[in-house]
Amino acid sequence: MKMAFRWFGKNHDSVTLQQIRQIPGVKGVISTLYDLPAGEVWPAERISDLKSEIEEAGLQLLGIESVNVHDAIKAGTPERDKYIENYITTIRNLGQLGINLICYNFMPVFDWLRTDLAHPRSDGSTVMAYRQDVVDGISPENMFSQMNNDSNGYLLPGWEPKKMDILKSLFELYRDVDSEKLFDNLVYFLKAIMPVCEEFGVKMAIHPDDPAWPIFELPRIINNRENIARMLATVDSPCNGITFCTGSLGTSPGNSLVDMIAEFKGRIHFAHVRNLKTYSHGFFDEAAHPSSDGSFDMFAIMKALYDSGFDGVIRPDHGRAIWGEVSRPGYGLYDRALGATYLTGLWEAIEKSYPRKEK
Ligand SMILES: [Mn+2]
Repeated sequence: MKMAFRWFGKNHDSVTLQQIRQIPGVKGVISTLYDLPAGEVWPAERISDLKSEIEEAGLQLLGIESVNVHDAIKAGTPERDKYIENYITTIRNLGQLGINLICYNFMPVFDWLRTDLAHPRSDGSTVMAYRQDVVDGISPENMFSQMNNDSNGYLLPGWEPKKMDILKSLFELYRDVDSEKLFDNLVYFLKAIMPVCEEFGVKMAIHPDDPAWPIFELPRIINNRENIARMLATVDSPCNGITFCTGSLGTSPGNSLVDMIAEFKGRIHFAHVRNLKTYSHGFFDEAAHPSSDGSFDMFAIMKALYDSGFDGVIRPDHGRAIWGEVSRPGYGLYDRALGATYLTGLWEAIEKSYPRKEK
C-alpha cells in the first residue's frame, strides 16, 4: 500500500509539497494539470515538469486525479472520437513517463455536490454537508453560484464558473441521455482506450458518483454494486478498474463497503478512504477520518482492502476545516494529515496482526 495526498498544483493549492513531505507515511502525491480543460491533450513536457517538481520535493507522482473526460464523450456526440483520440494521447504521454494510475469520473455536467461547504460542528470545526431537501429546492444555476461563493476563492473541480455560462446547453446535450445511454457511452470510451492502457500498464480508476444517486435528473451510473460489477464485466480488462471512494459509495445506505471491496478485489486500483456521519437517506455530514467521528467502521474498511490483497495507492479524502486553516473546501492540510496518519496506523496494526503469507 502506498499512502498518498492529493495536491492540486503549485498555483492551485494552499498546501505545499514541503508540508506534504513532512506527513509521516505519505510517499507521494496524486496531482493533475489543473489548468488544462477537459478534452485537451496533456503535453509530455508539462507532465514531465510536474513529475520533476514533485520528485525534487522528495515525493513521488503516484497518479493523476483527474484526467477529466469531455462532455462530448459522456453524452456520445459525433465529436467524441476526436476527444477520445486526445485522451489516448494523454494516456500514452503519462504511460511513457511511468505514471500508471488515472482517476476520472463519468458524471454528467456536475462533479461531486454538497449543499454546505462549511457546516459548523460542535467542536468548532466545519465540514462539508449534504441535505437532499436543499437540492430539491434549488436550481442548478443557483447551486453553481452557491458552491462557488463558498469555496474560499478556489476553483472547485467540476464547478468551474465558466461552465455556468453554458449550463443550459450542457443540460440540452444530455437531454436524451438516460442511464443506459450513459453506460453505453462509457463502454465505448473504455473499449477505445483499453489497448493503449494495456500497452503502457496504465490503470484507469473510475471515481464513483457523489452522492450515489441522480441529481437534477441527470443519470448516474457508478453508484452501486450491480452497476459497477456490470461496468467491470462489460470491459473485462485488468486496466479497467475503480477508485474505491468510501465517502461517495457510502452516501447510499444500500452500499455495503466491506462486501464491495471483497467483490471488486483486483479491480480496485485506487482508494479514497474517509468517513461520513450519515443520517436518513440523502442527509449526511462529512467527518474526521476515525471511526469514532462518523458512521463507518474504518478498521473494517482498511481490513477488507488488506484482505483483498490491495497493493495500490490510498489517500485520505476530504477533511474538516480545523485550527483556523483556510483552504480549498475539504482539502486543507491539517485534518487530512491526521487522516493519513490514522489510516497508516490502522494499516500497520492490520499488517502486524494478520501477516500475509509469503508468496
Ligand atoms: Mn473520492
